[in-house]
Formats: sequence, structure tokens, C-alpha cells
Amino acid sequence: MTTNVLTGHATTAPGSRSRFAIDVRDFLTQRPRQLPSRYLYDDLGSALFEAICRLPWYPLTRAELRLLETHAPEILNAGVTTVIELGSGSGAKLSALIAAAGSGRGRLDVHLVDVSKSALSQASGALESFENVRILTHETTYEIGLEESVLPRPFPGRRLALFLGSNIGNFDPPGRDAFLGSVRTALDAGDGFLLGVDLVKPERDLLLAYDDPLGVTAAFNRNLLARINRELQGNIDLDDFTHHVLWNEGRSRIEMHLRSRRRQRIRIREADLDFVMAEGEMIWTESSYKYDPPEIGSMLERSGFSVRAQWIDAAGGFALTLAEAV
Ligand code: AVJ
Repeated sequence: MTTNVLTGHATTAPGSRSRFAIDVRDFLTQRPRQLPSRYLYDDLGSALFEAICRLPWYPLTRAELRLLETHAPEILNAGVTTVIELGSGSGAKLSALIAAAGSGRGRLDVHLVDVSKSALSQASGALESFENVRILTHETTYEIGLEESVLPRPFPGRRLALFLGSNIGNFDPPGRDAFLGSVRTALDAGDGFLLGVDLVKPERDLLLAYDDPLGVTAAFNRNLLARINRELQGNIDLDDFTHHVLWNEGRSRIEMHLRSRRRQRIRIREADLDFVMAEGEMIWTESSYKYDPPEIGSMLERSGFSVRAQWIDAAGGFALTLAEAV
């Protein structure tokens, strides 16, 4: 791996295998077979995810937006001068928050951190009409973007880091604690952290949210195989895999899998893979951990935050927790 001197981003030298190819090889040869969920978001996958957010069976996005709009003046109070959004996506939530915060707010530096260039340009566009808002983009991982965002402190005031959309649900508990620890380390005492988390709810509601009757989530999941075919010269027949969702109650997580309909041989040229999958064998593609409101408070407190407010949207089963670094 080399680094592009202009952008600072990791690039792959010609002839060497891409990070995607290496990960596909490593994860598909593990037992159980798996693929990292971050690879669900190529251009088509991101568009399918945006469609999921509009599905009546996936209430997360609308519930979070209602909470942000209702509590905006408290979240974005006059003391906040820097906002850092980790995983900004389209920027729709942040622009709703800024709009609803009203006129009490002074000038703001907004740092957008996302691995997707198209997400950053969309989010910048969504925010550019606000007065007294300066937009800075970081096309990189959460951790690196956070470190870059806290370097300048051009004017006094508190920072507010945002981690929305229940993206924290993709981390397993050790990864989650490591992530929360790195957020705390990057911030100063007194800075804020706003966390959006999907709550445990009846199993049938959870299953509908991840296995919708229109099949959009199934397309989102199976697109990962299409991406492997496109980018890594795989020979996978998409019809041979079905979308399989289960609620793992012991671990409090929704799991998304791709289930092989029959015994089949799979070849992925660029990942140097050639293997056989048994009928019924699965590839695990995503975990979405669900929490109860008090658990969210305790994981924040264990990581060096103190909870200032917690708001719950009962209809959507979603919580927004505002914490302060101590
Ligand atoms: C963006 C990771 C929060 O886990 O609910 C939606 C992704 N996966 N439907 C989630 C997703 C299937 C989503 N996150």
C-alpha cells in the first residue's frame, strides 16, 4: 500500500492486490464465512441504502430526524462552535439539525468525515446555503478524520461530535468500546458527543426492518456479491444466494447473511479464491446490535463521558443520547 501525496489517501500500487481483494480472501475463508459490512456501500449499495431509509418498515432514519428537529436548540446550543460528523452520508440530518437550531447559533466550523467522496460532495452541497457555516471535508476513516478535525481550534467554544444512524450497531462490543475510547481521546473535557442508537424492539419489527416485503434490503445484501463479480472478476450466480436475516437474542443483534441455495463452486479471480460452498451454507455480511436506553448510558460513562440528556422516539424505537466528555 502506498499513499497518494496529494490526497493523503491510501492507494494500491499497480500489480498489487486491492484492500477489497485481500479482505474478501481473508474473510471468505474464515469459519463461518463472512464479509465486512463496510463493503456493502459501493455506489449502487449506497443508493440502495438511501432507499432502505425511506421504507415504511425501516423507521430508524425518520425517528432520528424527528428527535434531532425537536431537540436541536439544546443539542446545538450557543456554546458549540465546531461540529464533527462521523459518517455524514447525504448530510440531510446535519442540515435539519442546523436549520432547527435557529438563529441563536453563532458561527460554526463543520467537519464532515466519510470514506465516500460522493457522500462528502452531497453533504457539502446540502450545507452550503447556511450563513456563518464553514465546511471542511475529510475523505477518510472515522478515527483519522476525527484526529484531523480536532487539530485546529480557530475560535473558542465547544466541539460537538455526531455519530448518528445507529452506525455504532455495526461494531461488536470490543470494537464499539475501542471506537468510543478513540472519540473520547480526540475530544477535550467539556466537548459534546451525540449518539443515535436503534433500540431493542419486538422481534417481528426488527425482522421486517431488515427483510422488507419489497426486497430492497435483499438487493442491498446481494449487491455485495454483484460487487465482487464486478470488481474482482468473480463468477458468482446471484440467483444461487438468498437474503437471510435472523435476530440473535443472546447477543442482541440482527444478523444479515447470504445463504447458498445449493452446493456450488465459487471462483473469484482477483482474490485468488476457488472454493466450494455446501447447500445451506451462509456468508455473514452484517451485524446490527440493538440496545436498551440504560445500556447506552453505561457504555458512554465507561468510556469517559457523562450523559447530559437522552431522548427516545417511542414510535420508532430509537434513542438520541447527548453526552459530555469528562
Ligand atoms: C447503516 C449500519 C445503521 O444496521 O441498520 C440497513 C445498515 N443494513 N439495512 C443498519 C442496514 C440493512 C444500517 N446501518
